[in-house]
Amino acid sequence: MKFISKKTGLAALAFGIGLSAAAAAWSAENLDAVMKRRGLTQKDVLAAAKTYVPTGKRDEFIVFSSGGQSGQVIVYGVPSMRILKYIAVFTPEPWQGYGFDDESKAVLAQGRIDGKDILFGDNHHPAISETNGVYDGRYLFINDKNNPRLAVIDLHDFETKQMVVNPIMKSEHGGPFVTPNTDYVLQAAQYPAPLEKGYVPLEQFNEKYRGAVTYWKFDKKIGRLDPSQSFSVELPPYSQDLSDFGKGPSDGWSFTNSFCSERYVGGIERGRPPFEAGCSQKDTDFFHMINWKKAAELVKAGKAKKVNGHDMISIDTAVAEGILYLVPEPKSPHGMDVSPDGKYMIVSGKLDSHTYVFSFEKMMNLIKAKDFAGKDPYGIPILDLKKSLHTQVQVGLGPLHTQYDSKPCVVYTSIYVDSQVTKWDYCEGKVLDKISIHYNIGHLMTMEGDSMTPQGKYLVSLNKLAIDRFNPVGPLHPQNHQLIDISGDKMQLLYDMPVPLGEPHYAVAISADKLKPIVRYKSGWNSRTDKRHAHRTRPGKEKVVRDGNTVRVYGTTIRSHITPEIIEVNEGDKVIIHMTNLERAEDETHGFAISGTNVNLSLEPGKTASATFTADVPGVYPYYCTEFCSALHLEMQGYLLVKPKGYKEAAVKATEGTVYTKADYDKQHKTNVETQGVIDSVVGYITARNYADFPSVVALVEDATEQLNFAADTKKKAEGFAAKEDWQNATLWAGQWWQYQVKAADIGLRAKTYLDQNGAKVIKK
Ligand code: CUK
Ligand code: CUA
Repeated sequence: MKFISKKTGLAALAFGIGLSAAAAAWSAENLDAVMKRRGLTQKDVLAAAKTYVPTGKRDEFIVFSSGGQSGQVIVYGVPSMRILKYIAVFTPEPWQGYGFDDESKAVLAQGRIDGKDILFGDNHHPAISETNGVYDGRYLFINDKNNPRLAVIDLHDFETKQMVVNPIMKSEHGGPFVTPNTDYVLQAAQYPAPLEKGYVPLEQFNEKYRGAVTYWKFDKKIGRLDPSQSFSVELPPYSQDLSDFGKGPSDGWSFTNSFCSERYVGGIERGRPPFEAGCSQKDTDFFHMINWKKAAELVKAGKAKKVNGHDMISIDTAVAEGILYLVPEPKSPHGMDVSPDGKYMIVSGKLDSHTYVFSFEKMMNLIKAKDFAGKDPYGIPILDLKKSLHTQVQVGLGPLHTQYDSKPCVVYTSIYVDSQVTKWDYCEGKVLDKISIHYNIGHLMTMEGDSMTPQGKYLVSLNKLAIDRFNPVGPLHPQNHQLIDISGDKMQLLYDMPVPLGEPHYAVAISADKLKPIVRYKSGWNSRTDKRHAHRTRPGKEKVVRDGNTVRVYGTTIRSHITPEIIEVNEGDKVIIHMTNLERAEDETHGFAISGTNVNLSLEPGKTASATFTADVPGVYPYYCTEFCSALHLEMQGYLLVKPKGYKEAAVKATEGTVYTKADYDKQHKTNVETQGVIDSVVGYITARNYADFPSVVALVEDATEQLNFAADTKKKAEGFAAKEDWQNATLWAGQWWQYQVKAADIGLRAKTYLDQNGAKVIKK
């Protein structure tokens, strides 16, 4: 049975080279009528016009949002708020084959803790790599709060490449943040714990429990973190929180908040008041100022000690060398956001209605003059709060995070308790505007708003609660990301987007034109190591190799068949399958799934991915392509046969399902010759135009040429069998020849349509 009948297939091809269909008849209904029918106001329509991205058009900004407890990253466009992708990071995700092929399992294995698989991550903060303080669109980093891990995503293919586990922390939160040239990526601890492995009673909290900040060295050339060049600075057992790197005048320093500087240990069951009471007693907490450039030099000079094999500068060394200071900050602080010019650090306290703007210059002057207000119990000098402040502004109840506008001095702060965004001026210290959001905002994000060159235009409010905003879907509600227009004096709410995947904390947005992702891999590519795959297979070189009890399959996929189509193994064999997708065409991904094996590969054009399993249960296991890649996608199938131990081949002769005659062959041959005529006219149409000026058409033409070469090969086979009057093989190979023709024609028509729609010119007649 064929998906496209030969007749209609041909008709479609013929239609393709004729005139395109008349424009669809639009309904006569006008805008006023639609507004009336749907109950829309002028304001609604204006908001819709500001967010609507017409079919076929693209967004101006791309957002990378944390996926919260899903352990993934959500990619969406602004202003349309259309979700484009979920990037698998800490959690298996079958569509991308993540955790289902050997290559990505190796990435997940990097995230093991004490030998255990950790297949969940609590993602909080994405960060885009920077060059000279400007987003460069090359890499994305994301953290896991629950397990102290960091992951690296390469934005050339939007895949997770690396995961590192913090060697001294048990949990983390403040991170990742990058230096202006992405030399280091910062990760700050959250809940204090012993830095060495092993048990230490809570009674020794003050003496043995510690916090820390880790500076991971990033090798931009290879796009990987280098643990051997990374180091930490030991910190007191205050719960470190959000952080930021200095830039411009403050480059070389980093800033890390902390809460619970009371060092309170709860224990409700022991009759002690809870953590929340003991951690909110003092009027101020501390942020840590660390001279990380000098810390890196100290490590090189051998002044670090090894903890779990990792370089760490102790508090004592940090104090003696003058690289660590504390600054009082508003109670239970959260955000720490350095201004684009690097002169100010804005901090909000969740239990204070003010945001505090600290002056880097003032703090440095205090340090230079050794003008300290005191020392903490660990001997760290404390700066005077008032002397460090530039200004203090009352913004609302429960301020959290701050982002910068492209307009000088303008910032936006999320107000959790009041469910508002406050727009204010941090130079003059005055509130400019407020807008209500729905509900309980956490982070907010402006376009490139944490870089040295914020782009303004839009703000996304990442709300914790959606409550009544969407159609109900049970007690677990989606999150609500609200898009706000910040181009004018007054903020305007434009759109509500439900986020149905975990609780995002932070997101970053980059100008879409800075991203240049590839559409295909170099043939036979291991995308996780970004090298040619050791077990790639070239067309025609497919094979099955047995070595003792190990069977290695070197296979390929291309529309619409998998080679090999039959894999025979014995019970107990270890089976290793390497599949290479031979496609070059954009978006021609094949999947490869085998019944009952937990194998699903995603084979993007050029990719090689592998599956390893033990064939422990004898039986028949169909495998197939899981992406609807072509008309004969359903026929992209095969069988894994696992023969029982000691199985004796029986002398059974296979019978053909259908027997073909000369008449069948002649009919197929005639169809193929006619089809070739149609293809020739499409080829003529394309080559008569300046198609070489359109890179995506050039790619299509290459792909079509490849299919036509396959068609020529199978044509020879069919005609060879016909010469021997083997009508069975002749007819079947003629059918395959036609399949290749159909694929070539399909690609050719796509190219033709593209040329028509993009104003190609006739260059020859
Ligand atoms: S955190 Cu959740 S709202 Cu992890 Cu940056 Cu502030
Ligand atoms: Cu390949 Cu479906």
